[in-house]
Order: sequence, then structure tokens, then C-alpha cells
Amino acid sequence: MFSGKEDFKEQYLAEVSETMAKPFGECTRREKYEVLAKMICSRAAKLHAETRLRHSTLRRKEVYYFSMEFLLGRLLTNYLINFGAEATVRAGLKDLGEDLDELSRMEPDPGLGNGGLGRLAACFLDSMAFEDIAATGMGARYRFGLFKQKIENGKQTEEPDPWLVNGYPWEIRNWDSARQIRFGGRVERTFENGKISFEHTAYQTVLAVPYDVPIVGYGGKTVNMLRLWQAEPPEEKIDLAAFSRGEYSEAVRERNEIEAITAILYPDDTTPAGKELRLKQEYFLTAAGIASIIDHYKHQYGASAWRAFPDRVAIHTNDTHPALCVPELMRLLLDQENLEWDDAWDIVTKTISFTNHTIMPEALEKWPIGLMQQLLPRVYMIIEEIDRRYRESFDRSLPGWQERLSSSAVLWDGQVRMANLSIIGSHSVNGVAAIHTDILKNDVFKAFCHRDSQKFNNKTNGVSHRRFLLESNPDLSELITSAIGSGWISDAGQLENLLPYGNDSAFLDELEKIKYGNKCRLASYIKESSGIIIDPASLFDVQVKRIHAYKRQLLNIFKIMHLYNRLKRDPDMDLHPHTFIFSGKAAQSYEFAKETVRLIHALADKVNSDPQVSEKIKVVFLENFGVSLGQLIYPAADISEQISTAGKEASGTGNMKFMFNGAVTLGTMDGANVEIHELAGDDNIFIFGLSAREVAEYGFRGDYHSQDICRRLPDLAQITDQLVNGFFGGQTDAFWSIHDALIRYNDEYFVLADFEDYLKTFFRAGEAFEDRRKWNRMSLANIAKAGYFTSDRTVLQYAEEIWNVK
Ligand code: 4GP
Repeated sequence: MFSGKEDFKEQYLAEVSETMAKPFGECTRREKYEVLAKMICSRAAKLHAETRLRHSTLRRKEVYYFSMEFLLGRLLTNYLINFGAEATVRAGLKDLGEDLDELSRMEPDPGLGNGGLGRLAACFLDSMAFEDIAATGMGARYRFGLFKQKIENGKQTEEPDPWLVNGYPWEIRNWDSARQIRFGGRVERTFENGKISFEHTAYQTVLAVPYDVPIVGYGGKTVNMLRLWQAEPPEEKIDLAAFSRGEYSEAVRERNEIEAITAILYPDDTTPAGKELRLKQEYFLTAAGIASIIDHYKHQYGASAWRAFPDRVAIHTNDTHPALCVPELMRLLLDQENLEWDDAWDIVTKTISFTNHTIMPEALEKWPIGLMQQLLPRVYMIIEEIDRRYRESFDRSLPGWQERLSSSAVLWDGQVRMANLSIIGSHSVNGVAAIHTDILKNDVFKAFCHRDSQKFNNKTNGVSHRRFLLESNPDLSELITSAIGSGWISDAGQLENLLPYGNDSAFLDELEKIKYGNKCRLASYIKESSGIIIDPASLFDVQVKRIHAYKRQLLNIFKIMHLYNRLKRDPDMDLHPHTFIFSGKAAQSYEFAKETVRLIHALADKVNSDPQVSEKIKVVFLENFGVSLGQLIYPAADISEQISTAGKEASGTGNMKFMFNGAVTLGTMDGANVEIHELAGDDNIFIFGLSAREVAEYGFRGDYHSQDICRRLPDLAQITDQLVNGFFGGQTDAFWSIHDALIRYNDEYFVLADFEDYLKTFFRAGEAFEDRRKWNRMSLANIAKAGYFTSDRTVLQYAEEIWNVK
């Protein structure tokens, strides 16, 4: 990209004066960032054109990854690393009196997702480009990403995140590839020349305009694309009559309504209006994406080569949010391309595949039939027909068929069940960790298993080790490379070659030193952002993820309350100093999660301001968790808290990011922890708690009584009492909803059931930490075994076993 730092400087300075029309010295840091990012983006765009040409000459099968969420993280440093230009640019900038990291912090971190599923999609883009898979991401360009979390008086508040205010240098608006999307209206059947056709009238047209973000693979050879669709009015419209009457908001009402489709990620869908907007978003992305695929295909292969479509195109749906890909592809093949139903259905089901990411019932999407009918009349007709045919073909000779049919049909009880639509319309359905896939097969989607069991398969998640280790933890990466060479960057499995270093004390000391350095880096961020001073020599015990009852931040909080109570009774208690770090957002309408955030803050105030305990324990909550903050936190953790109720966390990917950075997991046998345990081995992980089977058995038998546990464990009873007895201040500050969830409503997530074992295991981990040699060896074993969790491995498995891409 640059022949050396002089070459870089020359090109960069020329670019600055051309685009900013002022000398470098007068530019703000943000402007300097912007010019650099634009420069790298245009190089990437050029390489994207070359990649496309190469892939199309080779007639590569194309993968389209549909996801309502993509949490890309910042791109500048990542792309410089991928182009092999980071050191050159860093040195060149230094000569110019600038610092790459500071410049990079000017970049917005687009929050186009809620959590795991969205970040997974971004890791997949990275790995697919690295593996030279011809892949395109299909997403939505929300003007406001996930809210910015602010803490005020110990409570979460939400502010909009206008990440686009200064533009986004990594995108290219591609107006000429815009598509028209239809909403509402009527569909009439007409019968002419022996053929039925469907006429759609009185609909509203919305323009879907793609913004293309190049995705640079490590090594810089393959550059794929993420296409983010934005909703716009089909023409610059303003109601002039309304305007001249002075009714200004009426004059732009339609425009606003249309733009609302991609205004905000995941509008609160607890209201009917929110629900409608969410469904509009889903169809908008699906319809725009499918139309562009069909056009591209016809351009490439002609308008009659439909049978070969599944050999040349794979469409992957990331959870059910893009499930309308099934009826939408049917619609185009039937109504536009004039295929017969059976042929179209054969193509659709061979092309589309589906990943489920959660078994939480509230996340299994359902839409009222009335809403679907009114908003997407033709699509609904197709869904109805899919459902009718499914029922008709159902084997009624098997015992219990009624029950199976009722739970697997698409239409039921006035609702369209999107997971069932996805399963019926896909050739592959996968879970994201072994235990999760088992639960899907044997429980959640059991009804499908007789006829469709061959569709179900597991693809354990992975993360981009290049972003979360190479980029986030440069010192550790350098140490690894000095020991085993740099092959691990493209082949994470080579990290296993680190295992012999478990006996090398100089290496282990170095590992410890690097961890300490990363902890100092995080400690200064904490001091800067919250004023709290923490000791980098303390054990960093970290839980960062969305705040959710099943993820059980509460269990962690109760552990800290227990330590507090003990230290108050016995200030000389033998305890290595600990810093407990939390970060994560609570969904805007999820009161329990918001109360959990408030509880963490109340506890932090109590602990940190009490000199009797704060020498030994500190509690920190880091505001506004996101990809960038994660990158700062993972390298600094000693203990990775993965403590969900067994059977509830589909996989988790934070657990993998911690592991790559040498943190040791303290967790339940849930999600990918099970596989981390298997790989790291009993000696290098701390496992506790009920198994998924035990949790399920309690459910069947109905004999779990949370109050019995409090009776048995007075320490725990003290803690649950403290939630409401004035310990945290007056009655207005009490945590009744949390108390009630545990005691009155019998602790759905088994927090109290797992408390004792959790505590014991926590103390065991603390003891191990005191033996520095032992701990560093455990940490190393985790890094060495983490290679399996690279998303390179995961996407190769998808490519071979689902997409049939060679
Ligand atoms: C998440 C799951 O909660 C998490 O366990 C998993 O690792 C991740 O997907 C990626 O597969 N689910 C979501 C969601 O993000 O919105 O359902």
C-alpha cells in the first residue's frame, strides 16, 4: 500500500491539502482521521472491484449474509493491520506529530446492533474476507444505532447515538443500485390465458438506497462488501400546498414516515406502532437484499438459469429477523420470473439457511396475521400457502402428530411464527454451540425433528482473533509471535504451539508483565472516565455483556455483597484485593435489567466509599459498553465471569474473547463454556452450578423453592434482606422488584440455587490466583487452546457444511 513511511507521508499530506483545503497543521484531529480513513477506504474500494471481478471470473458461489445487526467496531487500525500498513502509518504519523491511536479514537463506533448476534455477524465478515469467500453482508443503515448509555444518579439513561453526524468515511452511497420496496395496498388475483397472476395496487413505495462498506480481509487480498440499506422517499417530496398553508410538519410527514424505517435500530416494539415499524424494517432489508441478488444473478447468468441458482448463491439468515427472505424470494420467482410453485420452492429451500441465536421465548418472533396482511399483502398470501402445504404434507400416521403439527406450523393462534417459517423454508438450521443445538433439537424445535432432523446441525461460534487479540492486545501478540512465529495470525490453531512455554518461567513472567500493563491501561481509563482509582495489582474479575436476568449479573452482585458483609464482620479477612468490573446495557424497556444496573451502582457506592472494605474490594461499572470498550477490557481481565443459568446462553462470544487474552473462565456448563472446558481442561477453568439438565428437571418437577435456600443459608438470607431493608438507603432506594423475583416468584434463573457453589468456586479461583506461577500457566493454557474459537474456523464450517462453497 505504501512503500515506506516517506511515501505514506507524501500521499497523506497531498490528500489532506486536496480535501481539506488547508495545511495539515491547521486540521483538527478529527479531520486528520477523516482524510486518512477516506484514503484507506478508497484503496479498499478499488480492491473490492478487483475481488469482484476475480470472483466472478472464477464463477465463485456467492454468499449473502442477511443480518439486522452488524457491530463492526472501528475500522481504521483494523484495516491498516489487514493491509500490513499499520507500522508504516504509525511511524509516518509520529513524524507528523500525530498518534495513530488518538486518530483512531475519532472514529465513531457504529452501534448497529444489540449484542452477540450483531458482533458475530461482523466477525464473520472479517473471516469470510480472510478466507476469500465471495460474501456480501446485507444490513440496515440505522441513522441512530443502539442508544448511548449514560449513568445519572446511579441509573441508566439512554441517549440517541448520532454516529453519522460527521459522515462515515468508510461508506460509499450507491444510488444507482437503489431498489423500490412496496408496502401496504391491495392484491388482486387475475386469471388470464389460463394463468393466475397477482396485481398489487395502492401500495406505498419506499426507496432502498445501499451504502457500501468495504470489508478488508487480513492480508489485503480479498475485499468484500457490507451493504447497508437506507430508506428514502422515492422522490424528493414535499407537500407544497400544506407548506404554503404553514403546515410545515404535515408538508414533510410522508418523508418522515419513510425515513423512520431506518432511523433507529430496534425501535421499542412493545407498542403496536413500534411493532409495525419493526416488521417494516425487517421486510425492507429483506426485499432490498433479495431484489439486488436477483438482479445481479440475472446480469451474470441470464434470466432463465434458475435451476442453477442454489449452486451459485447461498442466502444465510442471521436469526429470524430476515426470515421474510423465504416468502420474498418465492414472490419474485413466482410473480416476476414466472416459475411454478414447486420449482420456486425447491430453489428457495436449497438456497436459504438459518441460524438460531437464542432460546429465550420472548425473542422467538411472532407477528399478528392482521398486521402482516395489511403491511405485506402478497407476501402474506405466500406465507399462507407455505403453511397450507406444510400442513397438507404432514405425516398424520405418527403418534402425537396433532401436537407436533400445532407447534411446527407457521400460522397459529392469529400469529405468524417466524422461526417455523425459517425452519420450513431453509435447508439448514443451526445452533451456535453444541449444547444449544442439542436443546434446539430435543426441546425448542423438537416438533421438527421427525421430518427435518437432517436439517439441524451445530456450528459453534467463533470470534475474530485478529481484532480481539492481535489488534486489542499488541504486547501479548508480540510475545506470542516472538515465541512461535506469526503463523497464528492466519491460523489460530498454531496457538497450541505455546503449550510448551508453560514450563518456561521467563515466558510466564513476561505474560504476567503484559497482563499488568493492560490492567494499568484499563485502570487509567477507569480513573479518567469515573474518577475511581483501582489497583492494577488487584485481581480483575470482569463481567461484561448485556444486562439480562438469565446472564445473572445478580449472582455476581450477591457474591460481592457477601464479601462486603464478611469484611465488615472481619476486616482482617484474608483476601487478595479484587476489582469487580461490570459493563453492559439494559434494553430500554427492560425494567428488571435497569434495576440491576441501579443495584450495581448502589453497591459500588457502598463498597468504594467504605474505607474498611475498599482496600480489599472495589466495584466499577463502565458506562456505554460496545466493541471499542470491549477491546480495552478483554486484555485486562484475570477472571472472565460466564455465569448464566445453564441451558439459557446459546453460546456467548465474550467468553472466547477473554480466553484469547488469557483470562480464566469462572462459569457454568452453559453455551460455549462447555467447549471451553473441554479444550482448556479441568485444571484451567472454574466450573460450578446446576447443569442444564438439572435446571430442566427442576422445571418438570416443579420442586424448586428459593425460600428453602435462604432458610438454609443465613448469609444469603441477609443479602436478599439487604435488598429491601434500608441497607442501600431509604425505602425509595429499595430493590423490591429484584427481591420479589427471587423470593415471591421463586427465582426463575436459579440465582439462589447456584450461590453456594459459585462462592466456593470463586474462592478456589482466588487461591489459584495467589500462586502466580500456577495462574500464569493456566492463563497460557487458555490462550494456547483458544485457537478453536476463531471465527475463521466457524466460517469455514459454514462454507463447507451449509453453503456448499469450496
Ligand atoms: C446471542 C446469544 O445470546 C449469545 O449466546 C450468542 O453467543 C450470540 O447471540 C451469537 O450467537 N443472541 C443475540 C440475540 O444476540 O439477539 O438473540
